[in-house]
Amino acid sequence: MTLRTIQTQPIAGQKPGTSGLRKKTRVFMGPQYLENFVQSIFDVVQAAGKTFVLGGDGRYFNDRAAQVILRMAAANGAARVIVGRDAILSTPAASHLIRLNKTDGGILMSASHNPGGPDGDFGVKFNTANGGPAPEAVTEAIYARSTEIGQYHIWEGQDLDLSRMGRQELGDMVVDVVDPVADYAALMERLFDFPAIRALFAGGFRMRMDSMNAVTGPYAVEILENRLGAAAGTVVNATPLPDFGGLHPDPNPIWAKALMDEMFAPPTAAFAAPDFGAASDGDGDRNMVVGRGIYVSPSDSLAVLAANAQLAPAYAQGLAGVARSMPTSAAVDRVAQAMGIAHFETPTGWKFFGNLMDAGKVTLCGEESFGTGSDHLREKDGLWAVLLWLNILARRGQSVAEVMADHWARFGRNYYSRHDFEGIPADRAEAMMARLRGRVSGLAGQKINGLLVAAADDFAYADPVDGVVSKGQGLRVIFDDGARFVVRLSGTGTEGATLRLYLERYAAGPEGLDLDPQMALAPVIRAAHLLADIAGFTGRESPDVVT
Ligand code: VG1
Ligand code: CO
Repeated sequence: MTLRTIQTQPIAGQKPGTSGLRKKTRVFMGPQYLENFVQSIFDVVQAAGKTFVLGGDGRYFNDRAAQVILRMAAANGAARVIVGRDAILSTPAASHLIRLNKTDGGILMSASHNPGGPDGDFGVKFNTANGGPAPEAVTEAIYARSTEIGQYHIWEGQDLDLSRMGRQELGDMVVDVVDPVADYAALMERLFDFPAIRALFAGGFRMRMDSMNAVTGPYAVEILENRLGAAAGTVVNATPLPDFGGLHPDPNPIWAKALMDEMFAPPTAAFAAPDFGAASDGDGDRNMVVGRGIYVSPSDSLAVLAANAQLAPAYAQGLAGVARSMPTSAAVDRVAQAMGIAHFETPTGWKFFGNLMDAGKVTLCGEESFGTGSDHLREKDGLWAVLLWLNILARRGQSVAEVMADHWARFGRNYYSRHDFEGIPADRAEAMMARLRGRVSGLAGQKINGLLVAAADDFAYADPVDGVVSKGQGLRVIFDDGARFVVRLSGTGTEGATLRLYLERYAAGPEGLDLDPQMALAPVIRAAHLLADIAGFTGRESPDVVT
């Protein structure tokens, strides 16, 4: 083995987005691309003497990237790296290991819900010692470093055998290969009422879990089938594959269509849909939950979890507070108000929840993008949400449809939808945003499509803990009845721009609680198109993905 310092030059565009650096896999595989970014991380966090966690979602290039990162960590003087067997860790499991072992942070290899494979996407994200995604100040410093980098350090030698559990050495660094599932499963067992869930399954309750050939398969089989007694075969697409078997591992009604079809299939003499369905994404931090014949929107899921969390042992003492990203519906705010606890509204991206959780201000957090989690770790956590739902269903003895009907009857319903317009030329998208940004400040008091604007702005957030201000986090237009829409550009895509249009409208009930969301939102959708001129700028009348 030889320690080498290699001369390199900055590569443009290594700027982390909403969740780490995401690029086409072939870009990441290009000369010195991964090396430059990883060296930039190690330079910023001062790797010498530190301990890190390393793992990824198993997508194509995960295994190669892990070997490079380990050899660079050793060459940069890191003391120890804890790595999941075969370099696999779900994002929440990695967050847990960072905290459990009191390490200095971790490197997560994933492009989350983006497709994988040589023509798909790859990503690298740095998480800090609290287990959460690095805050903006850190990602900005990493980016700045990448623009001036001149060399990187790496051991050259044989690959480590990462299929072998236990301790190995790489130069002066220790590498501990650990079971990716064990510690995470133990944590879940502490948080939830496993006996109640076990009894539920023993009583004939049937579930379908679609792991979409991505990372949660082994976790879900161990927890749901082995520990909780769900029928063998409950988890489908349970083997993580480098290309996710061609699936798009994004748990929403479009990409998890097979699950939706099963959950909505009409009963016959020989078939009844399962009682409960769920899916998770590439790296296991997202979840979709579905009841028999009923889809639960992520914003509603967050509200239901908040309203019922006390049924789980970990939350029996109540919640300190809740937080949601700004585009997420206000359904959870209503729950917080009823419970007399604080609620916070943050920019998009899990990194903004970290300070609130570290300061003990919030227990539960969520985003409309199929992400929910709690202070048990510092990432959103797909299987955690599935288990909390199971815990609630077991303790309430109700179906998903009954839980939702009760919830809406009590709190009213925040009709909600997100429309995504994908692959738009970046300059068109920017031009549309610039025009709208210039107009929002003068909108209050005007009528759009007959709806009176009460307030409109470009969302800025001052972190209540450290006071750091994040600007330009989405344009929002709020009408006098509380309906609203939000427009922002995605920060996770790798091709062109993705325009996200978020739509919300509240119905207090008792009438009008069971409309089709697109129908209920039609006037708001129309207003958004009129004001933003989406068709004029993008040439697109209708969205690619509706969730
Ligand atoms: C999207 C979601 C955001 C989420 C982020 C990372 O970001 O909207 O809510 O936190 O993905 O999720 P954007 O910038 O594309 O809207 V994951 O599961 O991809 O780490
Ligand atoms: Co994800």
